[in-house]
Amino acid sequence: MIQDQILEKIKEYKKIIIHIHKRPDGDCYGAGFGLKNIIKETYPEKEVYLVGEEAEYVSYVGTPDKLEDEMFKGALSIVVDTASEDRVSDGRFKLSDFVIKIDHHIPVNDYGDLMYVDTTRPASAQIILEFFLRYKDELKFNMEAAIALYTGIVTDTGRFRFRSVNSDTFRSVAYLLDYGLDFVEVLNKLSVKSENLLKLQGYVLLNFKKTENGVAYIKMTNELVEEFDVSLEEATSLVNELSQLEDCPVWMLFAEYEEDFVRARMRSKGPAIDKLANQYDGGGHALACGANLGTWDKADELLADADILVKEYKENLDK
Ligand SMILES: [Mn+2]
Repeated sequence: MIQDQILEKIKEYKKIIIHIHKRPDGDCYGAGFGLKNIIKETYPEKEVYLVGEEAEYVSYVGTPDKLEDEMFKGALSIVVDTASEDRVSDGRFKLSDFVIKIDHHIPVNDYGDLMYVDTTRPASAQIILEFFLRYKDELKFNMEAAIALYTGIVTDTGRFRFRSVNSDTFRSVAYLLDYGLDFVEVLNKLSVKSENLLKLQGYVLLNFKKTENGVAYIKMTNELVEEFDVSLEEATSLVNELSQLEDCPVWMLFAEYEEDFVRARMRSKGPAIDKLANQYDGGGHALACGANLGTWDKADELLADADILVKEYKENLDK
C-alpha cells in the first residue's frame, strides 16, 4: 500500500518539511498542519517544519516556518493539496532528498518520488485524517491536529455541502468529535468577516452579471479590491456568493493577481467544468476549479465558452 510506503519514509527521515500551495487555503493549511502535528506528537525527536505563504483567515491553524536553503539538504519533503509543481508555495522541495505528493486534485503535471493522489476525497485534510486513522495504534494525535484537519475538511467541502462529500467524510470527522474537538469554535473562527469584506460582499450581490444562458460572474478588479480595502484572498473568497442564483448552474469570480494577471475561480452545480479550465491553463476538480487567463479579454472568451457549455447542459436537461 502507498500509505505503508509513506509511513516508512516518515519513520526513515529525521528532518521533514511540509509544503503547501501558493495562495494557501483552509485545506492545504489544514492538511499540512494536521500532518505536522501528528508527526511531531508521535516522533518528538524529529525536526518537522511547514513552509510556504501565510493565509490570514486560517492563521489560528498555525504559522509557516522560515527556512534557509541548507535546511532542505537530506530532508523529506511532503507536498500537500497541490496538483502541479509550479503551484507549490516553496519550490525548494527540489533541494530535498525525497519528495512525497499527497493530494486530491485531478493530476495535471505530476511530480515527486512518491505520489498519493485520491480524487474521491473532498479534502486533502480527509486523506491525512484517514492516514492517521489507519495507523492510529502507532501514531499519536493532538488537539492542534484536530483543529487543523477539521478546518481543512470543513472549508474544502463548503461546510459539508458539496457533492464530493461522502460517507467516509463523516466517518473520519466522527473521530474528531469523539476526540473532543469544539467544532463550533472552529466554525465561528471561520465565519468571521471584516467590516470591509462584508461590504464588498454586498457589492458583489448588487453588481454581479449573467451571461445569456446562465453563467453568473463578478469581475473583481484591483480598483474594487483597493476601494473596499480588503486583501485579494478575502476578495476572491466571495466566489460562492453567486452559488444560490436560480438558473445559473455555473458561476465565476475573476480577479487580478500579481502583475495584473487575471485568473478565474470557477464553480458549478451542473456541468463538469474542469476540461474547460484545462483549455485555459487551469484545472482542479470537476465542479470547482481555476483558470489562468492573463487578460480580461481572455476572461470574456472563457465566459463565452462557459455560456455554450451551460446552454448545452440545459438543452440536455430538457430532453
Ligand atoms: Mn484541497
